[in-house]
Amino acid sequence: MMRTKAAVALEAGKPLEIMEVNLEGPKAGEVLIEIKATGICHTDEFTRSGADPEGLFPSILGHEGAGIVMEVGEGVTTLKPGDHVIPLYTPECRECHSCLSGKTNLCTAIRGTQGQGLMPDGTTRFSMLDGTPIYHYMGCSTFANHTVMPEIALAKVRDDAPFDKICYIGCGVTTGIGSVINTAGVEIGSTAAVFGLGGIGLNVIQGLRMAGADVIIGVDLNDDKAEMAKKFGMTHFVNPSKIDGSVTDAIVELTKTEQDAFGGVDYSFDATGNVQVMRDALECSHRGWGVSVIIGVAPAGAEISTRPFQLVTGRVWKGTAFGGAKGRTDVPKFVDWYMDGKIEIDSMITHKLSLEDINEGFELMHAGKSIRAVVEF
Ligand code: NAD
Ligand code: AHE
Ligand code: ZN
Repeated sequence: MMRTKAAVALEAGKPLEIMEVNLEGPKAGEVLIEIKATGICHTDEFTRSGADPEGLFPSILGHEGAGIVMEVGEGVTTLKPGDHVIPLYTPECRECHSCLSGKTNLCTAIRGTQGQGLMPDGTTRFSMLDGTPIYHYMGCSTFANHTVMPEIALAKVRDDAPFDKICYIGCGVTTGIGSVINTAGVEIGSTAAVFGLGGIGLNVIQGLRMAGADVIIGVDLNDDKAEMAKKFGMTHFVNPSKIDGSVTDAIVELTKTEQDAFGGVDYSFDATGNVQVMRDALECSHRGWGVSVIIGVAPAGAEISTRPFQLVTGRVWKGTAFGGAKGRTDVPKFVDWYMDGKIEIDSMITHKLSLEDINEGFELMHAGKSIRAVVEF
């Protein structure tokens, strides 16, 4: 048993509290990690706020981290102390029915206990100094200086990559780019619309540029998000609160050509978590072949709807978790792409904070002032 410093979510809707907590060492198949840096993703805010039906308290949130292996439990063979790793909220056991299917990245080996805030053996490694158990979050809990994770939920990455940048590959970068490449399968010359130009949406735009899309329409209620999106490849911007008529009509008009009187984008992406936006994203996609990908995570009780006619007439509604990426296989490649200059990360990390100031990161997100705030330990 050791002590470490963590930002603890004691109750839904309350700021996180920085405190010393107890952390038990790794059991069989587990690994103790020193977290060096962690991003703050909107999904952490979704759970902190109480909107997550799986939200548990007290818990240590955070799922976008990078760190160093300190100790391995019995039977761990693929990692050793000193290895650099990125925690995976979507593990890759390579043995379960889902992994073996080759059809999904959604490994099911430990999803049950992960959703209960527990390690695979059904217990928690974190507790308050008075012994009260603290739940794990998304199997990661990166808002702690140290955490324990299953071996199958850690991607080993090269050791010359900076933690304060590659932590973002643990969620936002991979989700955004992966949604384009793995989930949508965007082709050269495509047209696309991206709803929400935050930490995920900008990476969708970056992925669209890599895939060779010709038209990349960004949609956000915050005009300030347009400048960065342009740098990443956005060709047109729509602020739905500043136009007459609907955003779907605006996008359809933008994409009409002499040959195509119908209009509509080949691919659309929701990166807001708002169910009305998800509907707009589907309905601005092209009759006959439009593919709309839901990335955003919606609050407990929210439901999506559209007229079935939208699907009868050939539109496809899809969703994606972690951009369809297989963590242990794909994450090291994303790190290489970053180190080789094929993808950009640095400019999206708009703020660096210490753990003590982590609540400022949530305030910046709410104020629409940050893309990614990264906490460095
Ligand atoms: P963010 O706060 O950085 O960005 C959200 C953006 O959406 C902001 O720029 C905001 O102004 C814009 N927005 C909000 N409401 C809008 C509306 N009605 N119309 C247009 N724009 C609107 O958040 P993020 O970190 O980029 O996360 C985006 C969403 O993706 C969240 O729901 C998050 O939980 C989810 N997410 C899902 C996955 C996954 O694997 N599926 C991974 C990461 C994040
Ligand atoms: N707990 C929520 C669902 C949250 C959710 O969909 N999470 C995504 C990752 S978001 C990362 O920022 C995910 O991986 N989903 C697949 C899974 O198995 O959770 C709820 O609504 O219950
Ligand atoms: Zn995330």
